[in-house]
Amino acid sequence: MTDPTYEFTRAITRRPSASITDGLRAEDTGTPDLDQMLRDHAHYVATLKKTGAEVVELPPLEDFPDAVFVEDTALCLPRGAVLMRPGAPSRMGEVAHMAPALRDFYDDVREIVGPGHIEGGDILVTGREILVGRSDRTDAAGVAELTRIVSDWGHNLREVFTPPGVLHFKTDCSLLDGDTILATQRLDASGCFDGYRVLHVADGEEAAANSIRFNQFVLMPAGFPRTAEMLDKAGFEVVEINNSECAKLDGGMSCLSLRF
Ligand code: CIR
Repeated sequence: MTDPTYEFTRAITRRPSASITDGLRAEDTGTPDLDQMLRDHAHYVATLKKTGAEVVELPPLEDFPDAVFVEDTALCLPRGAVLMRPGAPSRMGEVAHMAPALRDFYDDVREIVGPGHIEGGDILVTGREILVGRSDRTDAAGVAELTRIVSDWGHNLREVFTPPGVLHFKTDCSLLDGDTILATQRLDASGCFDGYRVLHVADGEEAAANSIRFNQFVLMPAGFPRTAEMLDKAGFEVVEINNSECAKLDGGMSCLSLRF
């Protein structure tokens, strides 16, 4: 399998809508401020563009408060894209709004038809395999259906488990290069990354694990100085993006784009 993680030429994002105040959250830590979120989102998009990648900016969807978190609606691979079937009922309708954008770029767009559920936030594509974490949003049937689809394109898929109380698998990890993963200690302790090089986020900075490596940059939520310094020393060019408003909705750097 070729390494699909190394160089990205495109990303798809969606601007936040005013309805973001109704977005899903595990606990209420305050109402997200739309203006601040728009500023942070603009910084995020500008950073992706700075790498030379083309960034598609889809319009807000008022009827879908969580639609800014586009990652959960699809999986983008070198040979095709797969439309997801979110486990959160309020997010199911987002998928149909993502489909046309994917068809602009891919000849082969498949779909998880169910009965299972799967969200993109639970999927980590590494240089050698696709890891999918079962979670409250992603079940065995969803994983099985995705396994059948991606095997047509030559990918190995391995089912793993998102820790209890953690929204998505990638809430706690991200890929830094084909073989290097940034993860929380609690997720790494499950053994799911055996054989990989794993860098741990600093104690107390668990939310820094939801970062993304996009071409020459690692986009990281701001406010986690020890993890930022560790990545800098490891040779990564870190760009810190304010994430205070998305964090109120359990969202972070990976959720805000589809990258391919
Ligand atoms: C949700 O609960 O679905 C949204 N409020 C947050 C989604 C975050 N997405 C992600 O981690 N991939």
